[in-house]
Amino acid sequence: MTPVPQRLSNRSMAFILAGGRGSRLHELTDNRAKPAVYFGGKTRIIDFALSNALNSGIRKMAIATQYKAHSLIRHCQRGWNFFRAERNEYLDILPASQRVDEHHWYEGTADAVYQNIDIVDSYDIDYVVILAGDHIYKMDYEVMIREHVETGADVTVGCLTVKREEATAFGVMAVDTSGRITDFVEKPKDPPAIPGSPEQALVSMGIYVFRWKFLRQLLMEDAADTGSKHDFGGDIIPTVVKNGKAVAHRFEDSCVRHRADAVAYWRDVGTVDAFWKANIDLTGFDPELDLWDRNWPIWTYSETSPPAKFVHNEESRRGLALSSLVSGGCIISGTEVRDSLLFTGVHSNSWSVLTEAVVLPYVSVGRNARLTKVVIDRGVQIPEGLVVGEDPIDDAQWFRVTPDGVTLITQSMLNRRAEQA
Ligand code: ADQ
Ligand code: ADP
Repeated sequence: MTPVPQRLSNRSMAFILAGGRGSRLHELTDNRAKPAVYFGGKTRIIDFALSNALNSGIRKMAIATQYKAHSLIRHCQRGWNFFRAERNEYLDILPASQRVDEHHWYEGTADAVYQNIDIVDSYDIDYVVILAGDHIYKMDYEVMIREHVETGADVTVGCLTVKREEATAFGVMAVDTSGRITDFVEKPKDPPAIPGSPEQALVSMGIYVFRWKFLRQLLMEDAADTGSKHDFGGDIIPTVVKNGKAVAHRFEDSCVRHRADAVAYWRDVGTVDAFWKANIDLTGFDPELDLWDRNWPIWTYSETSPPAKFVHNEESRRGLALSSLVSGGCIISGTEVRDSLLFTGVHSNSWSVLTEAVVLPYVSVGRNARLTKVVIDRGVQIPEGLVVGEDPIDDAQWFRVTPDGVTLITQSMLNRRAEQA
């Protein structure tokens, strides 16, 4: 057997798929792709996949963008610009419709890689790690690449255990005792359970490791197949499961934990409810996701901003935050903030109360507002006296109220409300 070299990450690249809209985030993705959606006070969703790659030792990355890519591209250009070609480090942003021909969008996720074969070739790597830019987790891809080499797999698929009823949104697999994938169905209506665990299913995280030469050949064949949708989950992975050796890699084995007994944290913040909850969870006493772990930092573009300021003024006699995350540039003047997460540059005024609120950058909150269990989009100006979260029927008239009772507030919703009042 050939001995496995010390580090495989420096012979690997990360190819990040960031083209999808994430339509279940509704108005939060009206003007930005899901990977560009803000998360956790300072970062955006894509920073997790990029930081994982960087922290794993990978120094060659490509990001395929498509839907509403402007703010995503701007973010990556500003925050992820420290790669140096002199050290053989690259981060390329690959918008659709610029490569094979000018009028061609990426059809499926595999097509997004196919159309950039020449760029991947130029990186001169042995392994490619395909990632989605839209999940929140910490993972050491080096561990997964190593497993891929050691098992001699054609593809290694990152996998997780989820409740069987949730598995309809995933690729669901069956594995044998050696970890080899024996069956793979993309988004089945009736997901097969894990043998012996009728309530659980083993699902794909949409993370794949391939030898580049192998994937390259597969993509060429797939491109010529008129029956294919050119999608990893729908076409490429089922083909390898059928004709080659596909191996499942358990997320638990490469998940980066801040404490030995911490759970393997992974979230798809794909709905407004999941987005709100994952952000609010960070305000808890001992959150499952540790953003403070200096051993696995989440890198981002962060604007220079002055410290958050809390003004306890003589009039309202408050200006405080309890069990909350408050980012730089915020001015909390006479407002009570509880169990909330405030992004950069939020200004709020006297006698207002924010409870369980996720407030995106540069929101301003007028006086006497009472906002409970809300998500407020970037730059929104909350008018004086607005009360949300106390009368769901009234809220639903103007705003988006989710199945779990979270209210999403955007400026256009407020404008419509103001026009009709
Ligand atoms: P989905 O997440 O539904 O399932 P998809 O919509 O293809 O798959 O998105 C995967 C990633 O690719 C996302 O990050 C998205 O932004 C991006 N993307 C989508 N279309 C793209 C395009 N045309 N060009 C560039 N990027 C694009 C997949 C797998 C399942 C697996 C789940 C895990 O197909 O098998 O279980 O991911 O979440
Ligand atoms: P970010 O994701 O950085 O918060 P913005 O919300 O500022 O980005 O904007 C994302 C993209 O959508 C930008 O190109 C911006 O110019 C555009 N945009 C923002 N709001 C609107 C709007 N109401 N109508 C049209 N385009 C918009």
